[in-house]
Amino acid sequence: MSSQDLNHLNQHFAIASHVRFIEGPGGLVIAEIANTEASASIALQGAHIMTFQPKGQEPVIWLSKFAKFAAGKSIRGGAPVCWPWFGPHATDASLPGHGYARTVMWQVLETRATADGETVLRFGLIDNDSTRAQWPHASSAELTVTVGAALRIELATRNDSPAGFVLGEALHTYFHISDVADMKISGLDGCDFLDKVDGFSRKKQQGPVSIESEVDRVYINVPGDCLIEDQGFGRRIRIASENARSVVVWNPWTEKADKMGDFGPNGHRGMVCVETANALENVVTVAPGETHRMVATYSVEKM
Ligand code: TA6
Repeated sequence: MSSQDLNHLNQHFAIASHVRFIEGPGGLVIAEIANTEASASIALQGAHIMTFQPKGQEPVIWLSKFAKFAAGKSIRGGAPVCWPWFGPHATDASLPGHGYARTVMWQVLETRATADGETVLRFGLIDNDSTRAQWPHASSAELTVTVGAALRIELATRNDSPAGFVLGEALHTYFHISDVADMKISGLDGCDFLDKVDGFSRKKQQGPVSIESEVDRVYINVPGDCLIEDQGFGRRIRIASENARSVVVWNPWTEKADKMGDFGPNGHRGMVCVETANALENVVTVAPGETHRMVATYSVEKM
């Protein structure tokens, strides 16, 4: 990373008492946010929110202590942007799982401080021959992140092509929990889900979700907010969404986490993914000229 890029970023987008840009692990450029409400950090690669911690709270987002930071490699933890497809590509297995957005560079388009003391950052995905070869639709993606006592993430997809296209997307967020045994997830009762651990069989959720083994589920047509109820930390994390009908719940459990190699010993016990998404039968068709905006907002409540 040449110093000019950092100098340029800080000259044009740094805001005192809000945001500055630094070179982080693996040479990744990081937006470091610290305001009166919270702190956060976002890698320009993938517009990848790595950390979020409201003042006086435990971190809300989990980042593996064994995450690998390198150009083109997804970071284990944080809030990876899965776009423009979720999971394996529908027809080409050689393409990256969860799309390419999380491993390519995004550019800073705007930073601003709000009257309420929040920090807003807007990023744009940088297209190139490689991305266009994977996604042959004239389109653009922007991520707008608002860091305050709550964290608001808006993923906007604009269709600049003359034909509609089908979009799969997820904010694949890893949440920091006290321990997986002391946590349950409410808001999914009665929802259908595809159970990826059981051959994508279709099932119906009974009551809250507890995790005692590998869980990998895509909940369909979810009506409202989800809550991570964490007895250990005595808090609830509210996951509110707009224009998203799927929720993915994932914990790899011991064997798969060990195989992945970047969770660390028992790292899976301190995290759970609750992903705001439009996936599988909930994928969306974006019409020509339309901008589709999926939003997730994370806030903390005392139990
Ligand atoms: O969202 C859950 C999931 O699709 C799991 O099946 C697992 O593959 C996870 O995403 C992590 O994927 P990654 O490519 O980040 O290792």
